[in-house]
Amino acid sequence: MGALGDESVPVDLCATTPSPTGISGTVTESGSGAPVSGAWAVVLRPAGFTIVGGATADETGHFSADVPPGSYYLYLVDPTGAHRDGFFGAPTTLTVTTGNTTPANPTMATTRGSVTGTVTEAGSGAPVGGAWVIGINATTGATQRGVVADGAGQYNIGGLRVGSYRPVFVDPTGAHASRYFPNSVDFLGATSLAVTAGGSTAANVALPAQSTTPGPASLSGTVREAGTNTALGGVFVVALRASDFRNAGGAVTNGSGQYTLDVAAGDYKLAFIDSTGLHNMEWHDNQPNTGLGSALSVVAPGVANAELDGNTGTMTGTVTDDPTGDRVGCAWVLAIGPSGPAGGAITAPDGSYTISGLAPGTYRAAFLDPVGGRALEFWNDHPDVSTSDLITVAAPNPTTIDAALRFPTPANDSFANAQTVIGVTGTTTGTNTGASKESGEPNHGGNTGGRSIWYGWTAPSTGTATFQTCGSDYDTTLAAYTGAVVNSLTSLASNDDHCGLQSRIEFPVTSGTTYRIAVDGYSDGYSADYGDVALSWSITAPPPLQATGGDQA
Ligand SMILES: [Ca+2]
Ligand SMILES: [Ca+2]
Ligand SMILES: [Ca+2]
Ligand SMILES: [Ca+2]
Repeated sequence: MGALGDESVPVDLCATTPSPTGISGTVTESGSGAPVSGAWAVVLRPAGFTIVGGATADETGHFSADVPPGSYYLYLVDPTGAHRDGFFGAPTTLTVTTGNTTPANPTMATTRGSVTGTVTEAGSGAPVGGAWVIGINATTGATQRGVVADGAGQYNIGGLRVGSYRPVFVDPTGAHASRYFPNSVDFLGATSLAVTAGGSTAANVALPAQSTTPGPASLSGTVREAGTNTALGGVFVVALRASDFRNAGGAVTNGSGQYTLDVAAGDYKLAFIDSTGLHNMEWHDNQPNTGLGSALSVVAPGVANAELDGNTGTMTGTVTDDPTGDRVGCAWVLAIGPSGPAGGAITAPDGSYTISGLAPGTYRAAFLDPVGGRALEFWNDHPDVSTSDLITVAAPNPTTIDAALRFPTPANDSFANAQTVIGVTGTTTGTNTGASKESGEPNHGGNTGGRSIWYGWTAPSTGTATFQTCGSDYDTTLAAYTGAVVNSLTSLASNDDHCGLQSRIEFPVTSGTTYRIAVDGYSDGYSADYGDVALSWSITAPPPLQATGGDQA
């Protein structure tokens, strides 16, 4: 498994301009205080946990989420899975008011641990600077990643998933024999080190000095990724003397995947270990990590190339709008493994995304649209994670996972669920985003529309009613009806444009009669416009002579 290859941080191409209304702050790791760059701050309504907005933390951990005034919860997700997701506080209610930024500085607990210590020479205690420390999964024997000890012999393999490890310590100069912790010549004799979340497990090792057998023969070659032929830099190449498996030294591949290692003429077994942990190790020629016994000897001077298999998979796909099919950029896609988030990406303007570095296994995928406001969805088209479908990710071929996201359906989308409004005069706000047109529903304002919402209003007095959508932020249509079913209504008034692209209607009303008001969006024949609705109404009383029932002379 690729325990360490999935730490890349999604780049935030979708940051909104810092807004005077919203929530902002800095996300840090609890304990260390290190910024959690790439963390997703999701702003939720306390009722139903619907997503209002969100922002990703930059390289300093700073985020700024632009949301309308209201009361919210903040939920933090590290799409790399390196930190535990959770609410800000217990959760804490954050109140946002117009023109103000509400501060929130959440902390996230790490899910990773480290192994740290010092590599010295047995007996003298002198530091073995430049020693290689290679993390190995104690259960599977798979190499995880490698680090180089500093001049004082100190090393730190960080970012390790919780588990059991048996690191190997190798001096690439060949001047010391290799050891597993605490003092074993082989993997089976080693003691396992437990790595815990947020923990630092100490492992000091002393390497016995040995005589070196330098040059004049050289071993060289190129290491590439199998399948793609991509040159792999940072691969540790370890040479063991074939006669006794004694450490003869090592070299690291350069950016072109090339290495050169000077040894005495003779036969060697070569191991290729990717220090990034993204490829399976091999013994020459093409033998697995357990294959030393079947490894071919390489004669120095000579050439030995290797092609390493990638050990992580990729989830890729496209996010579109349902029903228009428009590509949705700036959506967040999260791959969720058995222990939580394992990788994430933000869609490009063309709706595409790629999450690489996933360990082979099964995942669920969540799709969020904090900028556009479409409803949270889990693959494949499920509203919650528990019923979502499983996705199998294998190395190295990508798994394609697409999603089509809908805006939430407004509660007053259908005629039967018209929102009741009351009063001689009044105003209300709503949205027709995510609304639809019903079978048999008339056109409003002489336009086909397609995203209608409905209001029900019982006239509190007799007179002339005025309804208007002036102040709405999109091209509205507006109409008033009487009737009990959507396919059999009597139209009283309708309008498309009155105040700019917004609408206004007037019609006589009788006290105690219920009227149905439709607000739709102007359609260009492709799709209906949508946005925030501002609806206001009033009644003009009839002239006094009418009101008193007098004559009409
Ligand atoms: Ca191979
Ligand atoms: Ca869908
Ligand atoms: Ca509707
Ligand atoms: Ca209009």
